[in-house]
Amino acid sequence: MAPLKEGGLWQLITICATGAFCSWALREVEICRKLGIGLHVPFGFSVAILAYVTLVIFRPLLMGAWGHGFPYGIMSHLDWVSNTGYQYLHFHYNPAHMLAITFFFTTTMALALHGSLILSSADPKAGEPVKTSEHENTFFRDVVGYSIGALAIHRLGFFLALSAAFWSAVCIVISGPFWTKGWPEWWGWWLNLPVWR
Ligand code: UQ1
Repeated sequence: MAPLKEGGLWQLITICATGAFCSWALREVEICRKLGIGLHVPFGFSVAILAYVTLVIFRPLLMGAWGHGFPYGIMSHLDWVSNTGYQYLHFHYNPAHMLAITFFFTTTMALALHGSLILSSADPKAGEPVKTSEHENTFFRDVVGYSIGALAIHRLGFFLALSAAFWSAVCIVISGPFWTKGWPEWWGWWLNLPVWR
């Protein structure tokens, strides 16, 4: 069987998916306007769209062939990730990948801290009263000596999540178009610093 990309089906899926994602983001803008709230949700979603478009449009364009986009199969897209990673010898040495991973992990930690804090105060065991935001502040002041507050925890989560998606896009778009060697070799600048060279 001929590869799907030869028949143009991959390109069709990519165009339809990108069109659907952008239309959905614009629908979110309509809803935000109707509700009189900020555009944070469509803005956040746009960063996710940016990461996808970077993988299947920007990078293939910069590399010179659509074949560089990842395939839309369950196992085949995993193979693409593995193969693309090994092409740069050890992708974990990619500094933008390091940043992206750190932001992803920090996002999950912040969400775990926040979700568990909210559940512990808003959903106490049977017979106990629901707690106030001062209980939430007091918990973190007792545990880590600092409480970021009810509004700022959401701003922090938003920043962490968007940073994860943003640096993911950066780490893949620089692999190939701007750095063709293995990522471990990129750290040569550090080894070659005049201090210890
Ligand atoms: C926090 O301080 C806080 O304010 C009361 C929350 O809001 C409800 C939280 O969800 C969390 C997780 C914290 C703790 C966060 C840091 C950065 C100390």
